[in-house]
Amino acid sequence: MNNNKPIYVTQPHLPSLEEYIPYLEKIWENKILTNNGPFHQELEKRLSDYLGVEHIALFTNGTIALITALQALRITGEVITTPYSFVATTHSLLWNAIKPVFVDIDPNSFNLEPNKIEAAITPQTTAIMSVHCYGHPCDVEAIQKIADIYNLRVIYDAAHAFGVEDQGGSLLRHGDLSILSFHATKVFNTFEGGAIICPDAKTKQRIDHLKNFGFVDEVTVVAPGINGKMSEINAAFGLLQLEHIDQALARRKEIDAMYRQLLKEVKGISCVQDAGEQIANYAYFPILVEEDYPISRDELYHKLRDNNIYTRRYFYPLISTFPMYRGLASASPTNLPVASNLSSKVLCLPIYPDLTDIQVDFIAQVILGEKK
Ligand code: T4K
Repeated sequence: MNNNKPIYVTQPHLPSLEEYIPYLEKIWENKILTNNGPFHQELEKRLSDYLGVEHIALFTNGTIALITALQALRITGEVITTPYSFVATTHSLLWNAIKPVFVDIDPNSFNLEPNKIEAAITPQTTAIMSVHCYGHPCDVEAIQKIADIYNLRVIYDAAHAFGVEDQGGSLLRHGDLSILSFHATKVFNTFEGGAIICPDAKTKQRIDHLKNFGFVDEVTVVAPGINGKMSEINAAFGLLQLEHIDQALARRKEIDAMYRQLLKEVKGISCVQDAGEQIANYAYFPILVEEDYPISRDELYHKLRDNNIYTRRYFYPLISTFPMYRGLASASPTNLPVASNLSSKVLCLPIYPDLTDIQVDFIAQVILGEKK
């Protein structure tokens, strides 16, 4: 294969433009562009049906959803969290003047290691913010057990976990709140977008107030809320995406299986396994480049780039190494040996519905050393 076209780590799966036009015509017709419009309401309903959750509040993006979730639960003081995520997870704490306390991760799931949480709890700890990294479930039972003992709230950053299910159903039902991202790079996208999943109507009402400046009605403002509302353009696109989501997930599954087959004999490359999910979403395809692979992780990253393949090192560098966090005692690499090690080895390979078998094969050939 002559690879002239760049292959990125992901690419949004877009329905045909013709399918989107009728939605736009509707918006032009009724002139409702935002503020809980008809498409917004319909998408909340359709998503809660599709995901099998009770209540869902749409947002402009996952980051504002995270920030608002912390406010909805009135979280203060210190929050236990993972260094192995996208910066938005921890930034949402700083935006609320909360101190992050980093705890190391489990080497298999890449998620918070429950056995290390207790030692990090202080009288100031009010919550645990964990991430279902790559859409692989956290040890939700162990985390809830600790939270119950110490009376802590649990927020799951489920930005990667759209559609993932464990034995009991949607992964999003765990904890006090879960957050989704519908960014362009995610399994399900609304260009930009996000959501909070919550267990009861009262909490959803508070979240709905918080995402609309704190307005309850024309003359009542109950909190210093933000503008986190999803627009009708984004909500309409989400409704259209939902029609294609099963097909998109099925193609991701095929690509995942292809990579595993093609890379299974490569010495020094291991494909990250799922974490016991019943239904996976194949959001990412992380591999670990070990010492016995002929070149380093970064050399492989550059070699792939030389072949026009743009992989990403999600998540390197660790959040705990960034200037706003590295001064924290919990950010010390000695506190985070597993996360530091995995972060130096990981590489996420391209995976998205429009990736062809030929492209997957080509990527594998470069890793196998069959291409320069
Ligand atoms: N929590 C977690 C655990 C998260 O992973 C994220 C977001 C959040 C919270 C926050 O949710 P949001 O506020 O974003 O809703 C990307 C995304 O920007 C970010 O949403 C995502 N996590 C993170 C893991 O990845 P970058 O800096 O890698 O994006 P970028 O622009 O380099 O895109 C990667 C590749 O995707 C590009 O090389 C090409 C392709 N691409 C990208 C975009 C934006 C497209 O083909 N089309 C596009 O429109 O962060």
